[in-house]
Amino acid sequence: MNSYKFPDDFMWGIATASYQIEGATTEAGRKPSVWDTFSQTPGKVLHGDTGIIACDHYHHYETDIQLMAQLGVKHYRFSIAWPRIIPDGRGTVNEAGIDFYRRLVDCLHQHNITPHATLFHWDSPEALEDLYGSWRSREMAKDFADYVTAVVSRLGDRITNWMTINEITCFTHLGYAVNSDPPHAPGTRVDTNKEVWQTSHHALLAHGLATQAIRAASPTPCLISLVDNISVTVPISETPENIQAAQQAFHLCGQNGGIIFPALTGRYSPALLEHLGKDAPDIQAGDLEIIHQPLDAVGLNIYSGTYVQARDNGSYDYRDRQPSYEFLSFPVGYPKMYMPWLNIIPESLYWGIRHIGETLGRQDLPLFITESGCAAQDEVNAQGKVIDTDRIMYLRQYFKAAHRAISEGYPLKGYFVWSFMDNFEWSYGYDRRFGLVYIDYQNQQRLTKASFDWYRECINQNRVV
Ligand code: IFM
Repeated sequence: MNSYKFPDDFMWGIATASYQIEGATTEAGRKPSVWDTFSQTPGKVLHGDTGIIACDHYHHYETDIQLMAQLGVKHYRFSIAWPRIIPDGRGTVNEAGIDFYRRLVDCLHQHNITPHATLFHWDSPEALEDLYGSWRSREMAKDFADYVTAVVSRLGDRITNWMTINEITCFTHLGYAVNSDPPHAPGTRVDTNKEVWQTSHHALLAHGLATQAIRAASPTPCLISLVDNISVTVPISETPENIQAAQQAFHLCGQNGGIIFPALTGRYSPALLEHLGKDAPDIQAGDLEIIHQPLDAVGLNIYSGTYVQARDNGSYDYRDRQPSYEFLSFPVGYPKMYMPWLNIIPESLYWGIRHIGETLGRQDLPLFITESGCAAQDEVNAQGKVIDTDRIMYLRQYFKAAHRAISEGYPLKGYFVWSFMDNFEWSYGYDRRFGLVYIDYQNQQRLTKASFDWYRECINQNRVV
């Protein structure tokens, strides 16, 4: 019998991000982020929702941390808001902003919960958008590194797990898209695909400079990772041909070839550069060395994937106009959770992990699932409970896929469920709930869902229950 038992030192956790939960957007010296501007622009976010109050975690963090302790997690991934720390993006450090995170982290330690801090989860200072167009400028990488130095030199005595940047694709490729309305802040439409790729190149530079800055500023030994939402190619069946097809397709799926490839291998995927042609970003001498910093781990945010199958056209060569694989579209009626892109593909989690080792050749890197979870149409029933069996079904399958990866020897060390509580889901506002804890946005009441109890039992027994 497979009891889906996890290793004794497996790290169970939960994740959130600053703009999605904190609220208090004008408190203690914080100035606007691009998400404040974007969400307050009519038509950008569903129902006109903004992060002005969100879950008011800024004022409720002690209650929230007590709930985390009740859940039994020992690891909490949250993010630090750049505009709380350096409200103008560059220049003076706002010590009151630092103090908030100091209080938060001290409270976590009091509850024996280890903090894992993401230094950037999309809420960049609006001042830098106004000054030079945020990620359109190389300046952004330098300013980010200075902000990181300010944070790590002040909080590095209490935080030793740092994550530089979350999901580069989302705030670059989705924030500046050429032909579609960008659903993400800053929502500036640039003229060419090359300019879009230039924004993600600048974000990679920011990651590299930030990694150097953390190592230089940390008063104690620390662990550093990048968090990426790789686009996972999944073989339709696990035959050698389809597995090879999934590995080849991984280069051109989403932005993999231009984000996770340079970050972990020191070069853009040749297949991608060939594919982009004149749209490839300008890469200055020394950039790839900066981007390809030694890391202690990689964080993968995996929710879904893309099925791939082999084409019967002989051996693979990326210069072929006909690749030896094909991406499969989803049939109408494919099961999904409550987001248009959230097709249920538990094995994407396993294949994402495997691609880092096999396709990118980084078997050496410890891995974390830094986000995985789902939105569901949660309702409070007549007994005042949220019985989200759909979320439990989803997580149970993904946990089993994680277990498979570990049992086959892949170095998965921990799993952070997204999300601890319902929150501001970007352009979907408060309409989509990802939490294990239900938030009543009228009165800021917290209500644990059935999935909270289920996850607590998994943690308690250290297996999938
Ligand atoms: O809510 C987001 C999070 O901020 C980044 N990763 C995906 C989540 C669900 O869409």
